[in-house]
Amino acid sequence: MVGIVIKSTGSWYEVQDAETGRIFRCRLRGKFKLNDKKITNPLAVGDRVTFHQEDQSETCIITEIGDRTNYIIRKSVHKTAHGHIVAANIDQAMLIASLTMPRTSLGFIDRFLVNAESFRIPSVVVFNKWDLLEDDERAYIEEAVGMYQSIGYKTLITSTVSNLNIDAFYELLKGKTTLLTGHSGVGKSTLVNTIAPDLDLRTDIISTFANKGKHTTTFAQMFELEPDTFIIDTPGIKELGMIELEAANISHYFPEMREKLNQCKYHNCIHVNEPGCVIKQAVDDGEISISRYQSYLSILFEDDNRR
Ligand SMILES: Nc1nc2c(ncn2[C@@H]2O[C@H](COP(=O)(O)OP(=O)(O)OP(=O)(O)O)[C@@H](O)[C@H]2O)c(=O)[nH]1
Ligand SMILES: [Mg+2]
Ligand SMILES: [Zn+2]
Repeated sequence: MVGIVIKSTGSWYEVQDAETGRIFRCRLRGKFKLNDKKITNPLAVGDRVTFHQEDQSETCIITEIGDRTNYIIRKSVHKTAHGHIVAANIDQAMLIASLTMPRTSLGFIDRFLVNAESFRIPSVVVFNKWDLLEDDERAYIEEAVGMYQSIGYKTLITSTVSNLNIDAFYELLKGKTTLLTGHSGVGKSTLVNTIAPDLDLRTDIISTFANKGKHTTTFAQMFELEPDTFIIDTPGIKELGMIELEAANISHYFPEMREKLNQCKYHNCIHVNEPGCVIKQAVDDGEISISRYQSYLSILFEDDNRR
């Protein structure tokens, strides 16, 4: 049989049979586990696999992993030199952000966008919990939305409480496989429940003590909303844990910088102190947003060796 991994707990996988839609509990044949030593998980949600039922058993064995069209990797929280595949074969990555309860910073949003760019995966930013915002906070979000749209990113403002833009949210997902990510408590599972109440995903109030989520979703899981429309709900993340990028490549992952790159005086310009740098000039001219440039510097200098 062939199917898609729809849930992974690390040792067990749920695989949906492509033909019948039936879900099987599977494990991976041992020899795959040693394939790539830099990756902690050999198989991720979204992987296409070949599998068969074990003799006289309820469970199945996965014997083959299909080629991936793409994947998204984060640094493993347990082993820092290692990467963890979050999902494979996705059409887009969607960050759910909120200005409050909990707060998502622009720096975090930019890291998400850079990470998605580095894997060549289209991305979308959704600002949820609009109902909680005061006028000045709404103005701030509208400005951020305008800025991200001006550099080519799809964005949306939503509220599951006032049902704002829930139809538009669904429209963004239609016909695609979408990875949902964001801090714990921003409303990922609630948004999914709003458009697909039958799924009835577990959600939880955020703790009033720290305005943080409680990590209600604990495993990445894929759901079919309709034929050809899939979403992957994931556990909330604290930090993005980007895999290391070459200094010279980082600006390639900022679309507003990418279009100017060959105009700097020095071909190996990293846009910090070099004379004749068109990127710094564009920041001074207000053409490139200061917050984006700050995010660029922060990613560039995050690796201690580069300081
Ligand atoms: N005011 C308001 N609350 C919301 C909105 N969307 C979700 N919430 C609430 O935020 C809390 C957290 O929502 P969840 O859907 O569990 O958040 P999550 O992103 O899935 O969190 P994890 O699974 O922990 O990563 C719940 O109490 C939701 O009811 C919204 O638009 N406005
Ligand atoms: Mg959740
Ligand atoms: Zn430059």
